[in-house]
Amino acid sequence: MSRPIAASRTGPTSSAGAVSFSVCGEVAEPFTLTVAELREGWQQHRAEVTFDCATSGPQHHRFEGALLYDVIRATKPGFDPRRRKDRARFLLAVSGGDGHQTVLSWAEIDRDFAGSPILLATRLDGHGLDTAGSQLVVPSDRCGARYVSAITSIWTGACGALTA
Ligand SMILES: Nc1nc2c(c(=O)[nH]1)N[C@H]1C(S)=C(S)[C@@H](COP(=O)(O)O)O[C@H]1N2
Ligand SMILES: [Mo]
Repeated sequence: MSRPIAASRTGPTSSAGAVSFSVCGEVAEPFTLTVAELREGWQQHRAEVTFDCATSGPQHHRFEGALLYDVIRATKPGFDPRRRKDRARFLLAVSGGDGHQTVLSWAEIDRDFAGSPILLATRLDGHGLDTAGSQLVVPSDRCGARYVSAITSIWTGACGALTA
């Protein structure tokens, strides 16, 4: 895992037209990233995926990007990293620019649990997502609903509010 090269930018959009997104929540070190910073600051992984869309049928894409796990770990989530039960309380909420949202659990991306190689994409079918924004890539999903595009924020926090 590497650290972001430049994490000082704030606001949803930079002046150069490259969109940025916030990585925030119950974390010690929240930051804002452009897609270029996501590409340069973290090891890039590839995923060739097929998912089904309810309205447009099967979609096939090649993505490149950073592991969601690596990026969120860099924010230092507010759990004890040595305690599996503490980590398993955490959720991630990913929001797109049009208001589309999805939720993941920390255990989906943690290697002691499901360890799914979920990506924050920097390229789609060979084209940079610098102006479109990053897209969530969930290779294990059969349908495309969690492939949130034009990401504006990723919130990480505990599910404490769910206790009855
Ligand atoms: N921001 C945003 N992302 C989104 C959606 C959306 O409505 N808004 N729809 C999802 C659905 S239902 C599908 S099937 C895929 C479609 O991805 P594609 O257009 O790259 O094939 O995007 C997903 N990501
Ligand atoms: Mo879809």
